[in-house]
Amino acid sequence: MDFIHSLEKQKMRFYCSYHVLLLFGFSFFLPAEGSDPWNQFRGPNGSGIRADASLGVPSVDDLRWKTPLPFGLSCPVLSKDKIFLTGIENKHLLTIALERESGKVLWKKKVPKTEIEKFHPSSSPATPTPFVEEKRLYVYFGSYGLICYDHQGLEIWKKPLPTPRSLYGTASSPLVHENLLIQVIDDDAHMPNSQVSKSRILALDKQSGKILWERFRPFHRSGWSTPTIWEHGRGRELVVLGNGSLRGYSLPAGEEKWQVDGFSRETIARPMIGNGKVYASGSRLGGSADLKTDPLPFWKAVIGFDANGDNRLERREMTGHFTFPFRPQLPPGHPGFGLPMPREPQKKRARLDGIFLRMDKNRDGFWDKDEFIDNLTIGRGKPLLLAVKPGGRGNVTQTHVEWEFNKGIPEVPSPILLENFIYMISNGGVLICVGTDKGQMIYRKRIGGLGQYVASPIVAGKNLILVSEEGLVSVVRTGKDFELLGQLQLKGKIKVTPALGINNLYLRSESHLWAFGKMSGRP
Ligand SMILES: [Ca+2]
Ligand SMILES: [Ca+2]
Repeated sequence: MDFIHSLEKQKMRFYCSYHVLLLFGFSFFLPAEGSDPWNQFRGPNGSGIRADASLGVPSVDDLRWKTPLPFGLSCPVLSKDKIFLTGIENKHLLTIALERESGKVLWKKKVPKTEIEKFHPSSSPATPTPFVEEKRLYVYFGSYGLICYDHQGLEIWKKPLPTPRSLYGTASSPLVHENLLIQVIDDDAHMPNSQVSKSRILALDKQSGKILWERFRPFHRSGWSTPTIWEHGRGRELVVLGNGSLRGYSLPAGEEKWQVDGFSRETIARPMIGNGKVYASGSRLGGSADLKTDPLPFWKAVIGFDANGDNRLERREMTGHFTFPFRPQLPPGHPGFGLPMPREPQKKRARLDGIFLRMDKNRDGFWDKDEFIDNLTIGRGKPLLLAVKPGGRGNVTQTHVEWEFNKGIPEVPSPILLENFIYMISNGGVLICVGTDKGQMIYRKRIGGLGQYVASPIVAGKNLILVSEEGLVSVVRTGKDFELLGQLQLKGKIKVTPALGINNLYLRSESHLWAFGKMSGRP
């Protein structure tokens, strides 16, 4: 009897702790009311992964609604029942809220009147993605600064900030950590009376907008990467990828702890966390994806301007859309083709003179093929994906980098890490899978989608979703064996990383937000 009684008691204890576990488990994993885990650029902690999503290959029949939107490149982010993003309309910067169920625009809030920042035609003045909490959201515009709203669009506070100077315009998104709202503002402008940059990280009290600390980054110039929070056995760090190096800062204090060098001038991708490590990537300027750059396409792009057909280029042949090519695969005149040119004719002439002299090493008044190819350098740094172990101090490039990989590094899309594999999508639709234990190539496949890939890949459950700029949506099964599950060609240009609900895919094109419902295709 006693025995049975004690068994019953044990069983009770088991059930109780089981229930307590369930309760705690659920309150830990389920978002609080009003919130959704896809609350920031690339979803939960920037991972790009929604493990609870069950989405297969979308088809046109799965389209639930389609809502016209002002222009902008910020990503849609979610609360339980709303979608938030930013845009620009009639020269007004806007924060916009839509209803998830219907796609109806609930409100648009204008940013106080401000001068719009200079931005490259491939970007926009509404590129940073909002960060959403249970009751509030935070938006950053390089042209204005930071603003906090509640979910009804009521402004809680605003913090105007000087506009940084940036090669392409601002892109780094705000990030909340406990009571801190963190914004990286890397800048091409110098500090007063100095040759070092004004670049800095700002941490604000998210309740009031008051600045709690700022950490200067004097050796970084403009960058476009959003930082990531890295929790490991030895604490929490803010990992910031900037041009030249990746740096770790303690949280919540923001002390600089370590750096890894070797990155190029262009750093765009968000660092990834997993397997106890941080992974970061950057291509070389112009999107050069591999260590050895083939100089021939650059020469071919240049000699296309050879008007008199002598297979040499003179200064007076540098006409029309001529500029120094960065991405020779693009047509001249495309905004990404080469070095941006000043509009003012006098300044433009001076810049062309400078470009010409730099490559005419023997000063004979011509560029010829050998001279051009010998002198072609494509920025410093190298195309790089690397894994960093925790616990380092100071410059840990030699001590804490576990491996590096230098092939097929995308220019704009962030890679994505799921379990033991990293997936990267490059221009021309080349998908590379890298193993995280040694940094080894697992496969390299062409999935189609000609042209650029700008949107970052995401994972719904175990399915990798890739979207090309030309609107080709591809779904690939994750794992060591490549399997393309299906594709859908949409009519619209897509440069924005999609958002994932449990049963929904939200895609922002140049002109619309599209919502796809539970997909009827293969799982
Ligand atoms: Ca010529
Ligand atoms: Ca020459």
